[in-house]
Amino acid sequence: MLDGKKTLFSGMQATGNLTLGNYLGALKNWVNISDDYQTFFSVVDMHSITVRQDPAELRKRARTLLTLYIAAGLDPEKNCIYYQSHVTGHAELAWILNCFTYMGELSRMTQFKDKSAKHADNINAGLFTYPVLMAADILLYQADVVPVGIDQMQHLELTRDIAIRFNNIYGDVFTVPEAYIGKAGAKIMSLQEPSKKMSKSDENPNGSIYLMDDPDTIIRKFKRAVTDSEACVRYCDEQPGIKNLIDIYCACTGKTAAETEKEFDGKGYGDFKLAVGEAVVSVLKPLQDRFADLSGNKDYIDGVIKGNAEKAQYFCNKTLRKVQKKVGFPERIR
Ligand code: ATP
Ligand code: LTN
Repeated sequence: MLDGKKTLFSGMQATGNLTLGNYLGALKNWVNISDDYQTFFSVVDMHSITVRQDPAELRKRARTLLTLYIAAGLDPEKNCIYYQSHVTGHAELAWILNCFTYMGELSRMTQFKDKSAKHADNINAGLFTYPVLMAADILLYQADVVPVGIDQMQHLELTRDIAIRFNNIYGDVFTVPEAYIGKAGAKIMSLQEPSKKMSKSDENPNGSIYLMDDPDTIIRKFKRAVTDSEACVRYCDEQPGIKNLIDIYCACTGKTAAETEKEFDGKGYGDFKLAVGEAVVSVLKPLQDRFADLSGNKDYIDGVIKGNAEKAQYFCNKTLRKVQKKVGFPERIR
């Protein structure tokens, strides 16, 4: 508890261009609940190198992502927005937690299985211990709440298990965090293959809406979205394409699925797809405008990067020193 508020931590990888799934499943929720917490939002660039990256591209994407956090509505005066690689505590705690995590637990992680299948030529140890670094991110700040999309639940469960295991040995060192999954948009599916989640690393650009897509592209992608054969706007598992579009529409407009079914009763897929596209454009346009303004202000963004990394390091050092003492590292001589 800092300043009478509970603590919230979340992060995103700087790999690929952010999609509507990232926005509706994570970023939008961050903005909605950030006022109620002491918050830390990290650009987790150390996680990104678990798959091979082009260095110049990674640097550029990391800065874009950090700027997008601000453009989406997170005020960096109130929210600690920083690069993971600028705060040394993440790697230091990750090493310690590696010694409290079992191989069997890490082998069960579906993200590891998926990514190692996809990058069969580079199944590195970092990819395997990725969830331990994620646990370190969260536990360093004694986070109470971690807003993520449903796909990250398994990693969060592991984080809780590691925290409980450590606390059982050494006393109450870590806060055991809870996941926060938003009501709408927790899992947005690909527009081309509604059985797969919309993902920034998808090879087919028509399956994803990117946050920087212009209005015409957005409308075009929704027009082309794969739908089903019932020809009516009904929210059910038998129509995964339409269900996904209803989810997107509800997340963008605040309407419920029942209200949406009623609104489009008797209308065809064409009208509905256009309405979904327009709802998405009206959510993304202001974000894109703010992003353009912020990107032009280099000094401001540099100031945020420097100041917030120092703030994050200060908070995480408190936990780190405590953990180092608990496990038996010698005291520092001052
Ligand atoms: P990659 O394709 O590179 O694995 P990704 O698009 O799956 O990336 P992440 O960086 O893993 O995105 O996720 C960032 C955040 O966005 C996480 O909280 C994750 O749960 C959320 N998220 C990602 N994809 C979706 C989606 N399709 N629907 C809802 N939330 C999502
Ligand atoms: N693994 C997450 C990104 C991530 C994260 C975190 C999310 C790294 N560290 C800490 C929440 C809290 C992902 O792939 N989306």
